Amino acid sequence: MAGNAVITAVTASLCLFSGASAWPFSKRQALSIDDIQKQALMNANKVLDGTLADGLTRSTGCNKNTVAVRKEYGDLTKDERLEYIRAVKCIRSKPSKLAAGKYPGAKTRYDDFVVVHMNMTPSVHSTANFMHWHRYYIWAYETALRTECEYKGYQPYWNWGKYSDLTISPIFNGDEWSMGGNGDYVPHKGGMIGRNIPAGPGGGCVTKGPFGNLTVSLGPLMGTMDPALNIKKNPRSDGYGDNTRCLRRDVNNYFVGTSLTPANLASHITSNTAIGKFQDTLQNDSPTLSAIHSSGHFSIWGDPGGDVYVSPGEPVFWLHHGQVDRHWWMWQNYLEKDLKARTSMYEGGTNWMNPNSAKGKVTDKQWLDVLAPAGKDGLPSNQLFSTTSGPFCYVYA
Ligand SMILES: *[C@@H]1O[C@H](CO)[C@@H](O)[C@H](O)[C@H]1NC(C)=O
Ligand SMILES: [Cu+2]
Repeated sequence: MAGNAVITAVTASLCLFSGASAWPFSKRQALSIDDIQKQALMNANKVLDGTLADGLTRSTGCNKNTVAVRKEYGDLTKDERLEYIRAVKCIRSKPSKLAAGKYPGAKTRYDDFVVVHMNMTPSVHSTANFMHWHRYYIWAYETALRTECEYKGYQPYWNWGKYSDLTISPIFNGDEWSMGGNGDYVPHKGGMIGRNIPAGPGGGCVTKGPFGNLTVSLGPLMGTMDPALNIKKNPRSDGYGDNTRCLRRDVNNYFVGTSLTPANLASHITSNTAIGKFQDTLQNDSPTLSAIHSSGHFSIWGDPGGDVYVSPGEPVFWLHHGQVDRHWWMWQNYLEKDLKARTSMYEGGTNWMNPNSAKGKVTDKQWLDVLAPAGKDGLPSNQLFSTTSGPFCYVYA
């Protein structure tokens, strides 16, 4: 009976809206995260070939033939993964460009990226520029890999909804093509971030794979691991001292089973229509689920991965934040009718500790200091809106 009633209703709608596409069906069926990605890419390509306007000017020479395509880590060939790993190791071996002696823990060019993030943390999180600044920052890292380490590819991302067991994913399985294994298991407590999160199967030093036995020196500043692990304190209260210690991880599946499911990711994109709501819900926990952005960080956890200031010291930070950027890109692009408005939406304050801080303006300049490619520092937010405008020319596949 109920089935018949539905069919009757659909038939009636089809009659009323005859010729107006499959509207009643799309209304009933929620879009999957894969559908959203497909629609976003289709619309981004229309913007590139000029058949859809976003109100912005394309970056110089950026078109369908030249656009960079950022891929999921597991979708890279093994050779492409090796090339990425090589480039990351290379940037970790180049000298720092920061003022000598000012940041004793900054020993390499890679550490420059960590220091700039530490410096800017309060002005680029829970703020209007959160997504713009991090887009800019990841692009600078990708550019440094390409120009300072001859990397031929682009920044890969980690699709949060793709792996139900992260410890055996191509990213963390510890084989020679991975970003290193989990931390070795050491008994420890989880739950240091407000919600009661169970401890994962790691907690110790990463000893396997390409980043096995890697050392980090900056921080910690706001560590979140079990204090019983006795992670060495930084000799300086600002975290910039040299505190050489092992990279730790606690790669765990708590979040991919809760807040990072494909259904939850899709619903986050489809249910938030204003940028303020979209970025707040991305960053703030709900009563029942951890926020998506922190869920990615705490799926890796560890030291310095679980430290909001120092987290770029974790080599997978860039894959996670690539995905944060992709999540926003999908939201900006997947609806043709909203693409133009969403590309330029901007809302929020300028300091994370102060909800009444000055409102961010689209003309506010964003800074990368020594990380910026020549002539590309201090760009205003409105040049960072689209991934094919301002300094950028990339899409996600
Ligand atoms: C890390 O160090 C341990 C102990 O010395 C060693 O057994 C292991 O093979 C090392 N791992 C890598 C990837 O070099
Ligand atoms: Cu950040």
